[in-house]
Amino acid sequence: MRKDSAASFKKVLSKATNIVIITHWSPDGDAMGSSLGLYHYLKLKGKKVNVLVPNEYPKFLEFLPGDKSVINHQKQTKKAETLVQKADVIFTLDFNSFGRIEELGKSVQASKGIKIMIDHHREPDNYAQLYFHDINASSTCELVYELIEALGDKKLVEKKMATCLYTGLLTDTGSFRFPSTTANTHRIVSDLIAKGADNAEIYNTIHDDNTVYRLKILGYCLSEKMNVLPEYNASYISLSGEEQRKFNYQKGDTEGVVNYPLSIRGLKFSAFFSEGDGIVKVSFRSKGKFDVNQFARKHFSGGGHKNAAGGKSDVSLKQTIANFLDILPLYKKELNDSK
Ligand SMILES: [Mn+2]
Repeated sequence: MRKDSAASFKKVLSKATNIVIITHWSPDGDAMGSSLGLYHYLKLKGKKVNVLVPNEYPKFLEFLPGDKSVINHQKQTKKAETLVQKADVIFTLDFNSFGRIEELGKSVQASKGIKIMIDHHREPDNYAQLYFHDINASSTCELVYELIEALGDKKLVEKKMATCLYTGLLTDTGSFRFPSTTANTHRIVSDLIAKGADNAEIYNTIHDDNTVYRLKILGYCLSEKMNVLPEYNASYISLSGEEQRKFNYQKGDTEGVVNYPLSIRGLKFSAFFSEGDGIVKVSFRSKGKFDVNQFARKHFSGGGHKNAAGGKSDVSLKQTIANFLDILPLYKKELNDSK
């Protein structure tokens, strides 16, 4: 954990005019919620602020207040690059290595702006000048709220900010059921609801937004593509580009599919492989002690959290699965021992 003092944040922020907030590739609820929550806060403090995303995010997050102002680096490359170049301060939220922002990483690295990391993923790089990093935080939204509190500005939190921050807390904790959810998480959630976050409406907006195709892909993955490996307490699902086209696949449609096998009694490790953008994207989830962050880092050029991580593979889908099945025996004991 490294949380720099409120005084050092105040010093940097008091001198900053142009601020840029950047979050990770394929932004999720926590990425967008924390970025836009911080955006509203800094605007209230009188700053010029822009939120940049490396690529697009799922439609169900477009309800977030401030959504219209978000700049997509893939679509507005020049504008994004100029903002990074001119920024006095660059906040990097919900990631901790430039690899997670792809092309944008180079320009952020080259920018003279002071870099600030707010994040809860493991093994952070040391590119920033200021840190608000804690792997025990449930979400980056939790950390943004704590930072606002530390700066003595809790009273400034209003409905828009509360809605954004609540969203990330909700999604990153799996609706407050993951072990990362603490008494502090619920204290913050309580504050956010009191400030106007409409918990029931936010939940429905995020979760009851399926398309027919999305449900059909889920059904197909579970009934036709789920391979359970009892000897490893593991399961994997794969989806080829052709299968995606058959189901009129839209970005985000397989979000969360990897979680379902973990609800099988005794299962501790779930993997999901899908073709896309010329690589195979890999997601891992685990229960208990089995560390998928280590697994993803070691074998699939990725990382994340102990129980949720992602990665990629440059070989074919078939070969990726073969590799995965070759690696599994190395973890047989661990997958059978871990509680
Ligand atoms: Mn997060």
